Amino acid sequence: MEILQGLQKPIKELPSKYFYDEVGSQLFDRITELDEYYLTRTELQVMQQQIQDIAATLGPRCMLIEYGSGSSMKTPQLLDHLEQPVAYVPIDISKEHLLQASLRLSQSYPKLEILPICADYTSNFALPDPTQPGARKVAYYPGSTIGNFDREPARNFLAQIAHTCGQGGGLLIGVDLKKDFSILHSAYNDQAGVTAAFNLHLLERLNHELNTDFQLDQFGHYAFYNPAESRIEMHLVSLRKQQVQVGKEKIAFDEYESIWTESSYKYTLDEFGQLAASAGFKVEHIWLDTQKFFSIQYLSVI
Ligand code: AVJ
Repeated sequence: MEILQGLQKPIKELPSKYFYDEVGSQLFDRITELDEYYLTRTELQVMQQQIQDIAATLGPRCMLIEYGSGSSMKTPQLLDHLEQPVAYVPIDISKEHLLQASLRLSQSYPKLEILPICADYTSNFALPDPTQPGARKVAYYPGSTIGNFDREPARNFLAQIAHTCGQGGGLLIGVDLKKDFSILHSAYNDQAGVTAAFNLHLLERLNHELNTDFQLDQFGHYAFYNPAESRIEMHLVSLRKQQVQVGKEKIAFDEYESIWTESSYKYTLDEFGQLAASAGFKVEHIWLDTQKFFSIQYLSVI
């Protein structure tokens, strides 16, 4: 499977989507509250300050499709300001979170049709037809999670969203921007060590769910900004030569050999505009904070 395959590569890697079990999601929530982690609070600020303009840009009677909706924490703000949204389609891999969020939202928005899809949002899921015809399909992908994708997969994923939303549709997306290296570095190397715990928890999860025998104190969190590749790279570095049992296989680690656990790409507005264009989108609108740390963008399907 994916885990073993990743660990058998010459440069070992584990997919970052595995961070988010119950404990991992809680650790991530703590990350979003850290002083050093400017992303979440900045995105929230921009949303709050620009919500009228954002809602006007999305227009009346849209069908809102949220990719990786989780607990739909950011959704009410948008729903509260949209003009007569016809349907909300949350997509998430976690059935529990999806159904809980759908139930909660159906109570707050009794007139809104909620059509949850339990799926990996990068897969080819089928979009349900709303009872009322909407004016346009708008995808919502906040949080700069697009940063987790390498260039090609990012383009393919955006192209898939463009295809799903179709002519007249669009994508409201949060995109983290390039900035001073030291600010980027601190965001993934917080003083309190929450990001380190988040990273190391991946091994704890494997130990529990796959019966592997990773020794957590024999791996170290290592994250840095790679300017040539425009990305934060997060690694777990083996602190000594060791072997780990993964199913029937023994995986050998050299001293200081790493497992690459996450990339978090950072863009300039131009670079993201080019990526969007190559996926069939036109950048219609960009909303920024005063420091230009983070952008919320509305892309329309070409
Ligand atoms: C949720 C993917 C946007 O890349 O900043 C935070 C995940 N990893 N700290 C990010 C994360 C380490 C986060 N995203």
